[in-house]
Amino acid sequence: MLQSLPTFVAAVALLSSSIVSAAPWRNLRTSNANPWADWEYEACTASKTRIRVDYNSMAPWERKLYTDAVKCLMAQPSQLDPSQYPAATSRYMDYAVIHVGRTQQVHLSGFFSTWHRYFLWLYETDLRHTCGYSGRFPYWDFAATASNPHNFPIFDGSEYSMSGDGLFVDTGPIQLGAELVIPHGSGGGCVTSGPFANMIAPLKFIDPKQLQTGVLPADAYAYNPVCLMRDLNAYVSQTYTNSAQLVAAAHADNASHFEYLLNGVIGSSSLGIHSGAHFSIGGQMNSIHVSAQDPIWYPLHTMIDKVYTSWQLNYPDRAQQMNGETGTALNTPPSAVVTLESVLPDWGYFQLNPIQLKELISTTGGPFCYQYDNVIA
Ligand SMILES: [Cu+2]
Repeated sequence: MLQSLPTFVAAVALLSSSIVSAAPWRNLRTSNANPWADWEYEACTASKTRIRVDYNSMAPWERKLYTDAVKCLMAQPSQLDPSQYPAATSRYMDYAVIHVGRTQQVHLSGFFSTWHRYFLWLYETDLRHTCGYSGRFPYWDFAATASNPHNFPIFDGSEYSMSGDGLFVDTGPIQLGAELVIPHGSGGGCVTSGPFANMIAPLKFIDPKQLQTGVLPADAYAYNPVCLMRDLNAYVSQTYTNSAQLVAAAHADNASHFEYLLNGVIGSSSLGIHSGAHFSIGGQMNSIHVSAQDPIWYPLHTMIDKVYTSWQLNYPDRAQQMNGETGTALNTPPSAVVTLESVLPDWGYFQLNPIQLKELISTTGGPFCYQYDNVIA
C-alpha cells in the first residue's frame, strides 16, 4: 500500500527506564511473584460503569468542572527527569511526552486502538484521583460539529468551552502530502480564548513524515515553548469526518478495513477519520507525535474510541480481530505481527506493568469499566 518509503532500519527510540517513578495509584493489584500472570482487575458491574458523553451535551457547569480538572493536571509537577525530558513541564505534559515516546509503535501499527484506549483511561483516572474530577468523561463528536465547529459549545471560546479557534493568520493553503492540499481554516495563530487561552506548548512540532523513518528526531523532548495554536477547518471536518464516514467505520467489514477507514494511508489523499479530525483542528494537532499537548486531543481520541467501541458492539464476532499490522508504524523497523497475546508498549510511569492486548478488548472488562451514551448504529 505504501510505495517507496525510505525505510532504513533503526532502533525505535524507546523511552528509557528513567521514566519510572513511583505511581501514586494503581487500578490493578500485582503480586510480587509473577507480574505477568498474577494480577486481578476489579469486576466491572453495572452500577460501577461510567458513561462517557458528548461534550456538547454537558451542562456548562460540568464542562467547566472538566476543564478545571485538566488545568489542575497542568498545575501538577512533572514526574519525569527534567534533564532527559525538558519539555515535560507538568504532569499534564508528561502524558504528551510519553505519547511522543510511543508514537512510532502505536500509530499505523497493530496497537493503535487498544494503546490509545488505555492511555485515555489512565488520563481519565488521573483526573479523578489527582484532581478530584467527579464529572463524566467527554468525547468530541466531530461529525456533529462538522458544519461549523465555532457554532458549538466545545469551540465557542467561552469559559465553558475547550477554548476556541486560533487567531486568524493567513498562511495560505496547507500541503499535507504530495497529493494533498487543503484550504486554510479560520485560524492559524495562537489560541487566546476560553480555559486554555495563551497556553504554552513546549514540545517542538514533529512532522508526520518522521513516522516513515522509525526513529524520533534527536531533539524530540527539547523545551521549545510556543503558544498553543489552532486552525479550525470546517472543510476538513465536512470532507473527512462526516457522519457517513463514522457510520461506515462502525460497520467496517474487518479490522484492517476499520484501520483503513480510521487512519487512511499516510501521505496520500486518503486521510481517514482520525487524521481528518486532527487536521480539522490544526496547529499542534497536525503532528501525530506532539498533538497530545492540545487538551482537545483527549475528547477527539475518546470519539475515536467510541467509533472503535461501536464497531465492536455492532459486530461482536469481529471485536477481537487484529488488523494484521505489526508493532511498529508502517512496520519500520520491521517487527512481529501484533496478536491478542502481544504485550503493548507501556504507558510510561502511568502504567509500567505488561498488559496484553486481549485485556484491552472490552470497555467493560480488564482494567476498564465504561460505556458510551450511545452506539453509532
Ligand atoms: Cu496517538
